[in-house]
Amino acid sequence: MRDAQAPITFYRKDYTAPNHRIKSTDLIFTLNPSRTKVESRLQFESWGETNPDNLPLELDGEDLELEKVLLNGKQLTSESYTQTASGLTIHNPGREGLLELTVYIQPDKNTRLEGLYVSNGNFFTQCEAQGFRRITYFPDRPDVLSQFTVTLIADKTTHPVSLSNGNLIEEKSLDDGLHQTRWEDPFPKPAYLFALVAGRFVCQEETIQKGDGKPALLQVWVEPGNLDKTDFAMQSLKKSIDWDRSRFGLDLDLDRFMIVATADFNMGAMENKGLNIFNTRFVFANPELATDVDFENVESVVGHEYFHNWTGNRVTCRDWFQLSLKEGLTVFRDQEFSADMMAEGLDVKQAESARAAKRIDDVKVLRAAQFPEDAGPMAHPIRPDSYQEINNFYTVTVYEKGAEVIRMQHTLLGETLFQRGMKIYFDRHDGQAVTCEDFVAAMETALQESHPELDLKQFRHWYAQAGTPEVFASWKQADDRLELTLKQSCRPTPGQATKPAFHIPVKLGFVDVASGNDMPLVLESNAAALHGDVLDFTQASETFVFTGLSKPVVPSLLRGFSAPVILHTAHNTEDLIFLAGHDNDPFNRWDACQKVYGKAIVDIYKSAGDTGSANTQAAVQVVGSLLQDAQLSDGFLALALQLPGEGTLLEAFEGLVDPVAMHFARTTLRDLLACTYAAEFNALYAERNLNGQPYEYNAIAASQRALKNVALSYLLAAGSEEELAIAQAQYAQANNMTDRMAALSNLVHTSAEKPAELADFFERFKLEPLVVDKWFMLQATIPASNENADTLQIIRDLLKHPAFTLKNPNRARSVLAAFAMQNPSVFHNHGGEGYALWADLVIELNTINPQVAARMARGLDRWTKLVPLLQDKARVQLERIFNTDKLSPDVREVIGKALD
Ligand code: 0A1
Ligand code: ZN
Repeated sequence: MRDAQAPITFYRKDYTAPNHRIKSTDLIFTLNPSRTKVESRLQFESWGETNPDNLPLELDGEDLELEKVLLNGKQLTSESYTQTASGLTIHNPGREGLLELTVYIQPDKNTRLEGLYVSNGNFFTQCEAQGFRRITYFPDRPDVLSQFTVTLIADKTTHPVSLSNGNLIEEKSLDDGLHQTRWEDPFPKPAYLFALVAGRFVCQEETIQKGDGKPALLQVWVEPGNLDKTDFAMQSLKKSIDWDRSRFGLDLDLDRFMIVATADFNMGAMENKGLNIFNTRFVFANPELATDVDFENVESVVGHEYFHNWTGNRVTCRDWFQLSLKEGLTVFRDQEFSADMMAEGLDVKQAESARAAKRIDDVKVLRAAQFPEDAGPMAHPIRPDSYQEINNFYTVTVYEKGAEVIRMQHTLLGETLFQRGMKIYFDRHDGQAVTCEDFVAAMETALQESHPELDLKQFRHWYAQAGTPEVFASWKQADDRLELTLKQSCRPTPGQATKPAFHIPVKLGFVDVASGNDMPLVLESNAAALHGDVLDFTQASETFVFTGLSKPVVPSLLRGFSAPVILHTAHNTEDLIFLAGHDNDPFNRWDACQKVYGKAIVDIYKSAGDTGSANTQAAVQVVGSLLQDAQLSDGFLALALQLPGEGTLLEAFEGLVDPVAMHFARTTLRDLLACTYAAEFNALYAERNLNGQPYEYNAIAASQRALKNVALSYLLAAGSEEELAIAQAQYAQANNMTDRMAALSNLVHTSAEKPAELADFFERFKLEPLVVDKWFMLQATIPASNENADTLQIIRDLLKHPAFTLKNPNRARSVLAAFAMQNPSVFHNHGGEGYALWADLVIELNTINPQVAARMARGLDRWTKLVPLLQDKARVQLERIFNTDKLSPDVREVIGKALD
């Protein structure tokens, strides 16, 4: 233990059911920014029939001013309850009764943005995970489901719109310039799904027909002046509703479904029942202000929150250790939704390529963010065993790796049985708060209905064990047989030294070298391990013998990234070049390109800049072939031409690493490719340049723009005046944000002085906060390879800019996260100034918004992987943060674990 302020650790094994359930909850809010009155009436009853009569009623509460406590109509004396800084315990409340409370809270002082807060004069709530306890005393735990009725009393002129979950059952004017709305949510829910919004808003609305023919009102609410940015979110919502009905058989269960956007939000969005609250970033989208990627994100986050209505709300989590039950499953669903939307209307081949592009994007996130998390001090299983602060566990592991674990079950069962498992899950658990185990058990039942010999016993290790498994594959081909040997291991993670083998589904193919076709898969040994093209790999080491392979083949393993593992193969450079050109699985084709580039960059890194290695030649050859292949879709080509990101390279590197040198190695390869293929990139740019044509957001047009802008970045890397002029022209003529940003970022990141376009961009968009975020972010990510920019000084100046504030999470992230997480060559500068600046900001943010501060504090998670010079500088700053007065539990957990 490093410190006297001992943190409290919560353990999954300590779960106990509550003493009481709350059958109904009636809330009255008298909304006032500086002093809001919250009156509650809680109808409680004993949880279990066999519970003793005298169990206390336990309520959570934080930062509340308690005025009144009444039990069954009688004011309680102070001996009958205990009030602490974290809650209220009512002694001897009896088996059932009515508890009435009055508390006061101060929304305008709430800079943490948890509970009830004020944003631009409007009221919003954020209750997940434990924000409701900052609104009133309540059993703030997901296994207490209650039926809510909510009355909102607010000023008619300043807060004319007031919304809560469920149906509007009454609306009336009151005296003294007040008005009142009353809302009733027909579905019992835990407190974390409660929401209210009040203020000045306008909405776009539409009535749709549900599967049962009944109408439902859809609304997207925004502050006045932003209605022109809501069309795409509304379309996305309608598509999400249709998709969930057609692919999962799940329909909207409410008469009214609302989305509200706020500029001040800690995360992306929140699935409150019938009243989703969104960060404006994931609602606002129009061509002038949003890039293609922004459009894609809006569609997927709108989908994600909507899909939670079933996976999260109708069936919720028993406790927060089960978070991946709803998050992993819902991310899997939103990934499938996006893939289906991208493939919509395309022919079979194009659709396959569009789906692969989505898969590649998702795997890039996993490798760049989740693999480092799983290898670092915060590593945890998708179902953690313990936490100090639950807000720190809304992680890429719980979300993205959680989705991979669901995807593997989908791969093992196939779509039909997986949907059968979903049906069993809802039949068993609708209206309940359950565990990850309940989900797997439902899937297992579905599996065993058709395959009684199979089970998911070993598969369950994916829920319990942290760390990214490594798989080593080698093979021998002779006499029409191929012996494939797979080995697996998983490095120790905090609290888990050794781990039993995982059940890893390995999707595979053998590509015939002569024809490029896949050969039939015939497994001679343990034949039951092969299901279609998926091999069950369950031992620490296993050899599989395939027959019927008389001609030379190259194995293509882990197709579609069928398991979240690090795969090491015996492929030589020639094999990789072959797969990069011929693998019939588009994901693996892309991955082969990435492997070749990665090896080349590591060679350049190790030789301090030498570009003569065979791997570097191979990278040049691969790019040459890609550029000549007329069959490739734009989307695939754009992805295949991009080098692995710096985060991915650093994590994959064996041994201690210098991020600055890695940045320069990557830049060296990029520049070599740019110079070698200058003519080809010029031609590609010209062919894909749609300049002057009206902008439309759709998958095909977006891939065309993506490819053009990849070509542009190579053109600028080659770096003559002419190329600079191309980017300047693209900026000036752009009729959409995708092209404008691409041009600007290339200019800012490569050009000699501050380009005039940067000032122009700010002037043009200074009234659009989300675009101003982009302006900050672009400058905070200028890499060290731009020798003309002193990025650290630029960042210090940005922090003093009148438009900068740490109070708005998006703005804080646009500088701090951009710099500490997306700009390794500057953050890890050898003088240590990057770390010092980062620590200053984490410390400042800690007192304003601990949750966001703790995310930023993850910037040095992988500090022990750095070269010793940098480790020393990192430790100094980590310790400085750790020793700060009044460190929040959020930041303390992250930094404490990094130092342990
Ligand atoms: N459940 C939301 C994410 C979320 C989590 C916590 C929040 O505040 C502490 C806000 C949102 C989702 O998965 O979209
Ligand atoms: Zn979610």
